[in-house]
Amino acid sequence: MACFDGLLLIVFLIGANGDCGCNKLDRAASVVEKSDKVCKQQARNTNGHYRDYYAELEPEIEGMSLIPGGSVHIGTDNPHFQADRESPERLVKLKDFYLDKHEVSNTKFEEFVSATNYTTEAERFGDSFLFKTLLGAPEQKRLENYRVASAPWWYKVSGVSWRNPNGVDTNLNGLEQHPVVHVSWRDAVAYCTWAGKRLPSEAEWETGCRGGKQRKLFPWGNKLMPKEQHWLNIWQGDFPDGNTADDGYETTCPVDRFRQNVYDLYNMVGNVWEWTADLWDTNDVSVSPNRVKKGGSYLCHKSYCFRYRCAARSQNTEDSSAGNLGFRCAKDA
Ligand SMILES: [Ca+2]
Ligand SMILES: [Ca+2]
Repeated sequence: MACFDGLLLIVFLIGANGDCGCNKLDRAASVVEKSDKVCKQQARNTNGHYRDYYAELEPEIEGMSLIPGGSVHIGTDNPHFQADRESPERLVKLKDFYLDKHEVSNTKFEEFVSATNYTTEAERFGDSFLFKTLLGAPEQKRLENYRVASAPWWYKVSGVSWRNPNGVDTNLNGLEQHPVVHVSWRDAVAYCTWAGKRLPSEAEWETGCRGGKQRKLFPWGNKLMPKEQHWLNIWQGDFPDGNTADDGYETTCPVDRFRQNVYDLYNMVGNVWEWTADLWDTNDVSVSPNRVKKGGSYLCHKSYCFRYRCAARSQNTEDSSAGNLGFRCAKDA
């Protein structure tokens, strides 16, 4: 079992390896809402010109968009992280499918838990990973030996789960429409199954992300900030010590804030990473193999984790959980 027990000390070694360390959160090894109003306004302004056809369609399945399949390109021949195997670009064939417009929110996950009495893996393990800015200085000192070796801004904190996503003394008040976090791949599968859905494959997720465009970095095109406005929730400033939250959010953003393409999909890139159904290595037969996650998170900055691109990918073991990792579901058409 790829899990830590509560007494295991994690060897602390700083290794600036060009990523945010989000893929190191394997178990083997007070939200600052700066301006919800501003974020909402930005989302309306920046994405307004996409409110043409898809947004006017009456969805056949509430909260989901029908994504056209066919022969679609995924991946890239211009990889930013060769080790992530973003390349080569390849052609895949997909059937049409439905994809949730939004990341699964705390409200939705609460409905699932209330109906099933489901207990997440973080609750069973008794801990999950928190980013350092959510811990006060005394807590950081107390937990300094519980940091991730190659990404020391991640702390394994006892008692943290989806119910108190920003620390043991926090709760979900005000976060009802924020994405559920601290959920493992297995938790995500359990939710989607309960909802009569499934996790998207990586190819499906990426096809949704691309919004019918070919060879673009982001769901809307190649420019990060068209019209000098924010289109996603990532990190502005210096990572990991100076998040200016110019996009309106220091941590998660409501799931319905940043509409990113003509498929009427929100927060595909940014906000929280999203689990996909795919194995990272199809030959991995371990008890808790790595699964592909997509889209980057509010902790991503170009200098350190330029993974808020459709082609970008990373992985975690399927029992892992963290404060910047969530999911959305898909369904056969
Ligand atoms: Ca942000
Ligand atoms: Ca996302």
